[in-house]
Formats: sequence, structure tokens, C-alpha cells
Amino acid sequence: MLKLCGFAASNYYNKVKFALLEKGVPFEEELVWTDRSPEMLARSPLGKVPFFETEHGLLCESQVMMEYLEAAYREKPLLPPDPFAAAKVRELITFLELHLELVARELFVEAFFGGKVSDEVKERARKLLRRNAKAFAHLAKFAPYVAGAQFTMADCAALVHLPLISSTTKKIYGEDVLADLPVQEYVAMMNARPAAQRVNADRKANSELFRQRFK
Ligand SMILES: N[C@@H](CCC(=O)N[C@@H](CS)C(=O)NCC(=O)O)C(=O)O
Repeated sequence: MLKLCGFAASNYYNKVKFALLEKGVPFEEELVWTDRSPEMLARSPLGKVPFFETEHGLLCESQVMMEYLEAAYREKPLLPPDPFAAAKVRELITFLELHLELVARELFVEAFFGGKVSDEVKERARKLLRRNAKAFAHLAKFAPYVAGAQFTMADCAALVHLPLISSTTKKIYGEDVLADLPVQEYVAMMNARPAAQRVNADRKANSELFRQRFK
């Protein structure tokens, strides 16, 4: 059976898990923490999660995993059939991850793990996040789903990344860079989905374990 490896406090892990649950694909989970041990690097080349263990072999990078799910399990598609509409969904995910999540990620060490980020990094990230949030607002629809009228894989990404970006920037700057977007209403709507409820419950339980590892 398809195995999702990683830990449920991870937003990228949860993006893939949300898609698996929404699509109704049978899967099991293996709790894997990130490290740079030879054993881990043999399974995930950068020691990152999530990754899949499939009957064909290992697969990492969450968006590649999402695309594999779409191609291998055609029931309940999370991309529209029209090629341009599907590309717009992918555009939103790339934009969100490359220009918002990855920039905010530089601040996680101070926002969540008791570390320190230099003022220079913070200022650079703030400028980028403000600019990129405006651009994301231009692309995102929230009508009611993030890419338009249909639930798509962009929602799997948005539900896990948007609240994290908001809480990170609130902690670091006292300012939510996504304040102009209807993130709260969107998250409330998404949280009515059974798949989102399972992802959230598992995330909360795993976050406690995660915190204990950092003590
Ligand atoms: N581009 C990767 C990002 C995955 C990622 O950053 N995962 C984090 C957990 S949320 C991780 O493994 N961090 C540990 C590390 O970077 O060493 C993906 O989409 O799968």
C-alpha cells in the first residue's frame, strides 16, 4: 500500500495527506522525523519530508507527489480537465510555495523554535512578503475555493500554508501580511471538510510530540 512518510506537524506533509484523504486513496503513514542520517538520506535525498514509499520506489517533493497521485489515481480529480485551468491551479500552488511559504520559512526558527533571525533577514523577508502577498491576492480567487468554483489541489496547499504564513508574520512583525485576504473565512469553510478535520487533529497531536523533541 502507498505509504506517506514524514510527520503530521509539517505543512508539506499535510498538503499531500489532505489530497490523499480527499481523493479517497488508501494509504498508510510512517512517522519519520527529519535528519541527515545516511538512512534518512537514502530515503529522501535532502533529509526532508514528506516522501512516498510506493510499490515502484521512493518519491519526494510534495508537489511531485501530488502530481503522481493525480496521474495514478484518476478518481476524484483535484485538477480541472481543461489544460489552461489546470495550469492556473498549478500556478497558484507554485506562487504560494515559492514566493510566500519559502520566504516566511526563513522566519520559522524565531517564530516557532526559540531561535533568532537577524534584523537584516527579517527586513528583507518583510519586503518580499508584502510584495508577494499583493501578487498572490491578484491571482487567488476565494470564490469560494482558492482557485475558483471547484475544490482543487490548490486548496490542499492553501489550507496548510496560508494560516502558517499569517501566524509567522504576526509573531515576527506584529503584522499579518495576508490581512487583506479572507483567510479566516476560507479556513473556516475548509475546516468543515472531514479530510481537513482529520489532518488538523493529527497535526495537533503530532505538534505536541514535535515540541517535546525541541525541548
Ligand atoms: N519542497 C519540499 C519542502 C519540504 C520541507 O521543507 N519539509 C520540511 C518539513 S515542513 C522539512 O523536511 N524540513 C527539514 C529540513 O529542511 O531539513 C516539498 O515540497 O516537499
